[in-house]
This record gives sequence, C-alpha cells and structure tokens, in this order.
Amino acid sequence: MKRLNLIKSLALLALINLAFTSCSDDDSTGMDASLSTYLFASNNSDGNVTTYNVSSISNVTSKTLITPSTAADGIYYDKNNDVVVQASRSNFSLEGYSNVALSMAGSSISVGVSGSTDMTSPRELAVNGNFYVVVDNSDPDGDTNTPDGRLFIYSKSGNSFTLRNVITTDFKLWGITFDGEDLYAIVDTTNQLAVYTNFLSNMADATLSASKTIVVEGIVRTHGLTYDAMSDTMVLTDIASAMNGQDDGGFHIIEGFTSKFNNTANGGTLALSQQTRVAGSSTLLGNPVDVAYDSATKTVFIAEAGNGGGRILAFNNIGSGGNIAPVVNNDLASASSVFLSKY
Ligand SMILES: [Ca+2]
Ligand SMILES: [Ca+2]
Ligand SMILES: [Ca+2]
Repeated sequence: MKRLNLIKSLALLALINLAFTSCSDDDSTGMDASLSTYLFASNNSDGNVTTYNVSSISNVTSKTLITPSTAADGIYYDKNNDVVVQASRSNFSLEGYSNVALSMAGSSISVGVSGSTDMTSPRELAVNGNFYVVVDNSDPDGDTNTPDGRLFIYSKSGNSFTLRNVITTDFKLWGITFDGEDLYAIVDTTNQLAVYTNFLSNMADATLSASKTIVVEGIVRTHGLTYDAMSDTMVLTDIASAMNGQDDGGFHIIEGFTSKFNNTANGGTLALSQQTRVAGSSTLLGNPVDVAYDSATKTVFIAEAGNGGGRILAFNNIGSGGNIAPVVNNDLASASSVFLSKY
C-alpha cells in the first residue's frame, strides 16, 4: 500500500515537473529568439480566431478563441494593444477582441473595439496607422455586368471604429495591402494587380479608378496578396478556377517588387520569368484565398479555403518554386485570412 502511494506520488511529481518543464521551455524559446512569431487566422466556418505559434516551424502550436461571430475574414493583430481585429461576415462590422495573448485556448473573447454595421460582404482588411480599410465584395450597383466593389475606410479611436468614407472601385475586389501610403488591390476574376497611390488622401465618398494596373503573367485568377517592405517582396495567390478547390491553385513571389512594378507600364505585363511560382498537386493549393510572408525565414503562409475543406499551410525552402509540399499543414475549416506578427 505504502509502495503504491509512493509510486503515485512519484508519478504526480513527474507530471508537475513535466508541466513546469514545458512552461519554461516555451518561455526560454521566446527569450532566446527575442521575439516569437505568431500567425493569426480567421475562418468562415465558425468565425473563431485561431493563433499559431510558428516560431519553430517544425513544432507549431495553436489555440482557438471563441468569438461572437459565426463567419469572418480580414484578420489583423494590433500587438501594441493586444487586440485582434477581424471583419465579421455575420455581424457585418469590424470587431476588435481584447486581451487575446493572455486568453486560454478555448475561452471566449469579447468585442472591446466595435464598429458600425455598414458592410454587406466584408473581406480583406488593410491597416495604416489608425486607419482600417475593409474590402466589401458585394455588387454596389446591383448590376452584375459592371465590375465594381467598395473600400470602407474606418478610423480607430478608443474603443470604436468610425466610418470616415467609402471608395467605390471600377473593378471587383478581394485582397488589399498597404505599401506605405499606397494601397495595392488585386483585380478579382483576373490576373491583374492595381495600385491606388496616396490612397488615404481620398477623404470623401467617391468612385475612384486605380492609379495603375498591371497583368501578372502566369496567374489565372489572383485573390490574396501581401507586401513585405523590409525585403521589398510581394506575394500573390492564384486560385485559378474557383470551382476547383483541390489542386489548381498556387502563389507567386516577386522579389525586388518596387522596381519590377515601376518598370511595368500601366496595362503592361510583369513577366513570369521575374517571379517564382509554386503550384501543383503536392502543394495542397486549390483556392488559396490569403497569404502572409515572413521575410526573415522566407516562409509563405497560406489560408487555403478549398483543399480538404480548409487548411493553414506554410512553405519554405522555396528556391525556384514548382510543385513543392508544405512544411506546415493544419486543418482549418473554410480558412479565410491570415496575418503574421512578431512580439
Ligand atoms: Ca456591378
Ligand atoms: Ca481553384
Ligand atoms: Ca491577410
């Protein structure tokens, strides 16, 4: 009997020790690398937020936090205030959830920063200072023969997002990203990339044509994009046919983007030879709808909406591209957007 108790106590001690060891491991990993790298993901299946610690790509851990939304897109993390923002597709507004870093896996997070209910079909979100720009890909004029979309510009102050103005575009929208004051937007249903220079200087409601639009050779239908200023790298996804959610997608990496874009005339084509394309059956890319990029490790993170019902994928050692397998493959039903943050 005594012996059994001893064994029990030892087992308990071992458990406690294990718990402490794994805690201190996490802490020391964070300190050794000085910063941890986190990927935030939204989805259109239950609207919850999933965060992945991707500091070690061979040992990715995740936690899911429960939100009041049942579908969401356009995720963003404000690390200074520990607020995750997403565009709620069930509540049709921006929602900012507070105290995310400290929240335990599986716990509910509440809306600490709220926005007015203005949108019909919110998608990607791009942030510049206190300005939050949200794509709405519903048809503003109700005429499916005219391609158009809207950009809702909110300013964040205290606990609220206030609508400043709405820009109507003369093409269909999906992904957007800022490079300084310039807003890049993919031209949905095409292989084109548009830019609005000094976008936020447009302070009134207006219909606005892009400053410049180019064709990205090799892409069928682009959707998500991200720009990394540190490395001057643009990454664009290709969903190809939206009907094929399994194996016809891909993504393109464009290094030295600024000069390549500037050297392409308005309406001109950026050659495939100046890009790196990843696509093929090993990639698990069917409808890659959004992308994030870590230039320090040259890792591409993808929100894949179609393959296997939805996945979060990561690719590194990309080299000259081609049909390469992801190094991270986590199920996330109806994954809709990703955002990378280091802190
Ligand atoms: Ca229309
Ligand atoms: Ca596809
Ligand atoms: Ca994104």
